[in-house]
Amino acid sequence: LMLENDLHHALDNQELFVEYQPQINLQTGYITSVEALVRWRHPEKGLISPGVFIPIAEESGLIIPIGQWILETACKQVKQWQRAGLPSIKVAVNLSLGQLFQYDLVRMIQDVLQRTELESQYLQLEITESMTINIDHMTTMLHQLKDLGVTIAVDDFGTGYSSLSYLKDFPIDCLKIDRSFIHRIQTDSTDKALVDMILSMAKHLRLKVVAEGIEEVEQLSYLIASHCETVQGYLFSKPLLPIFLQENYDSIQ
Ligand code: G
Ligand code: G
Ligand code: MN
Ligand code: NA
Repeated sequence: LMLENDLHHALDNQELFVEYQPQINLQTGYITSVEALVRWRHPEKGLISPGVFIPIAEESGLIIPIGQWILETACKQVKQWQRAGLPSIKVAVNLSLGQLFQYDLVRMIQDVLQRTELESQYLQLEITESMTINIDHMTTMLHQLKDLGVTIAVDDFGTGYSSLSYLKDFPIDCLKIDRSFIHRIQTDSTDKALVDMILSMAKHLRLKVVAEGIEEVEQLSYLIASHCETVQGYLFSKPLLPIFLQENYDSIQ
């Protein structure tokens, strides 16, 4: 409750900021996109994880203004890199459940794209399987979002219990293989089989794939051999402040 109170002021007091974690295309070695990840620097408690404050934001309704701020900050940043003459990359922004039920979500995103002048093809929205509470609503929302020209990724793929049949109904572009599968890819034959299965399924459904949480060279080798398209993880880079990402821009295509 104390935190919720503080979170009310976090936006006004400029305590929130966004870091960007590179996603690397394994064929080219270039950074093709970044995932925007919000952070909260609390004046007394220090850094607070989004794993802690996003649920508070959800419960209190603060997710609406905070979600919009994250989206706008991320779009503005990517446009700024473009304007600086750096190669264009996509930015992936996490949506949360409360936002999916925001009545003017599509309009809000359209407005943000217009204000920031970011072309919609450079924005990817991440949803999770656990948000699939109402299939009809999700299907409608995702089609409206796709009509804006943005792309949709399923985050933490494989960890939810929802039926795979939604892959038929939802206009999805990308699956992000959850890092728990990648973590044990070398040691657990079930996790290995599941990663193989997701890669194969994505290929047949013509979906892009991002393997998350790559920390070890062995994991990378396996994913290269399995023709995984894109990876994200500490082996390449932790989430970075824009200034530090910019310094490594020579590896961006
Ligand atoms: O960055 P970190 O590993 O601390 O993130 C913890 C959790 O918070 C993850 O589940 C991540 O998806 C979520 N998260 C991080 N940034 C955002 C954001 O900008 N919006 C939403 N909705 N969730 C986020
Ligand atoms: O739930 P989501 O996939 O959005 O969470 C993304 C979070 O995962 C990032 O905020 C980041 O802090 C964390 N993350 C990114 N790469 C790695 C990694 O290689 N290992 C671990 N343990 N966490 C990672
Ligand atoms: Mn994510
Ligand atoms: Na994930």
